[in-house]
Amino acid sequence: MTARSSFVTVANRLPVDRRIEPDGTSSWRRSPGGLVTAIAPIMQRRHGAWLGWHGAADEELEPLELDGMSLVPVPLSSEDVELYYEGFSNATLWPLYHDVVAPPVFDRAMWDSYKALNQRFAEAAAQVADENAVVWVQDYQLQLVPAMLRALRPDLRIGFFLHIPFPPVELFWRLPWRREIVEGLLGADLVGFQRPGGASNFIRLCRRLLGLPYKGNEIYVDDRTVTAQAFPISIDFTELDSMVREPEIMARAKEIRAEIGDPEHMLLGVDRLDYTKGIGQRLEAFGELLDEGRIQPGEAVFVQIATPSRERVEEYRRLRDDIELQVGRINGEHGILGQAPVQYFHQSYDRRELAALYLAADVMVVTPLRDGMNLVAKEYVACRHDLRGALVLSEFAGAADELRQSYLVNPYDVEGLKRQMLTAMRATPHEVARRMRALRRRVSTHDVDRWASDFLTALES
Ligand code: GDG
Repeated sequence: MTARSSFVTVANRLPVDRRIEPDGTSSWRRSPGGLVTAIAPIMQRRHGAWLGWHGAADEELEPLELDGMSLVPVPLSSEDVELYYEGFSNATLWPLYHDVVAPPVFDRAMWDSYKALNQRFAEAAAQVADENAVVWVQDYQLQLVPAMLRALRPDLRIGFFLHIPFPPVELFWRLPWRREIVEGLLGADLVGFQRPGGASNFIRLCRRLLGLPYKGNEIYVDDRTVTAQAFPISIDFTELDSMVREPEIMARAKEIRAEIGDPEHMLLGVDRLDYTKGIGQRLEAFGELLDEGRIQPGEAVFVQIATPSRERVEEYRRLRDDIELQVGRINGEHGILGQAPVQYFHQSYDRRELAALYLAADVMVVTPLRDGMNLVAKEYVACRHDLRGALVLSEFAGAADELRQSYLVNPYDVEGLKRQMLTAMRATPHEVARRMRALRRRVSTHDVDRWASDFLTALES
């Protein structure tokens, strides 16, 4: 039996990675993510507990202590992974919430599994939470947990944060289980979204679907008030800002440029290989610029890091094939011996290498078709204390609300995308610095600590 905590985080994943030592034994390390960095100090102060899956199927683990937090594993069988995680979460909700850029799968067995797993997480949280504790539930995999948890433990203060977009009513309406999801979320006292648009979509839905009264951002459910509000997530600005000032990272950035042949312009994309990220659109634009002779081979190199993701979901396998075909075509047509205009990597990198890549790139190209926030855009800004580097950013990323001085694009508009990529490449150093200075002001004052404390202040007030 785990000790009870006054502050509990519930997320699909625990913030740890397993590390296999050379002698075959394994240990756990905190994963580098921004969410855990933001929450860890609060967890340590209040001796918090974090509930989540540890990432391997069919394995039960005992709770463990790490950096002053209790980590409570919630086990998943391989069938749970297939139906709840890869199925309902990633093949139904993910595409539905991202403007249906891929067709969502509606499958009753997946839904049943999603419900059962949400119940399992809620019961585990009910066990761990102290009397009147604060419980913070994270993301789309766990939207039923707030109501399930409230039914078990009405004394708790429950917050929920959605990391992905919340869709317009017209799209959400397709979901056969729309009512259950909305009622699930309404179990929270505070429902947080990335953008104000997500909060207002949710409020409209509560009115249209359940006929609930509301005023401003408050929804009235029986005798309770549920607040729906935007809290744009951010990054640990200071960590990256100081990392890229280290001589080793600066040297690595120079070396990267040399390794790709010291082109005049290095363009960079960093994404999980996901169909929402608009990787195909940016490659198409780059390819056409080469076709039309508006950039010369050797003048610009596009480095695309596409981190492996959800490889067992059919749609992701297809996407990988499409992207790799596209890269092959561009390089086949425009490459010269020893020089490929697109340098594509289907690999994961450590954080320091990523920071060096950000520091090396003249133009960062972030073109999602829909994205809750997009932390890559903010990370790039945090790395450019030299005020060099231009950010091309999709209007459909949550980050576009804040990063107004980027080169904003509609990724569906290939001509516009080409124009903005060229404008960013050809901008004067003075113009690039002016924009980057403004972007850095925003990200440095709105970092991930501020996000967490704004959310928790609103939840506890
Ligand atoms: C979801 C929402 C929202 C990527 N490749 C490597 C690597 N990364 C890191 C990046 C960044 C993170 O992964 C990706 O974050 P994004 O925000 O860009 O995208 P999602 O994964 O889709 O995240 C999104 C976010 O949740 C937070 O609320 O912004 O909208 O979709 O931090 O740096 N990190 C390392 N190696 C890699 O190869 N170490």
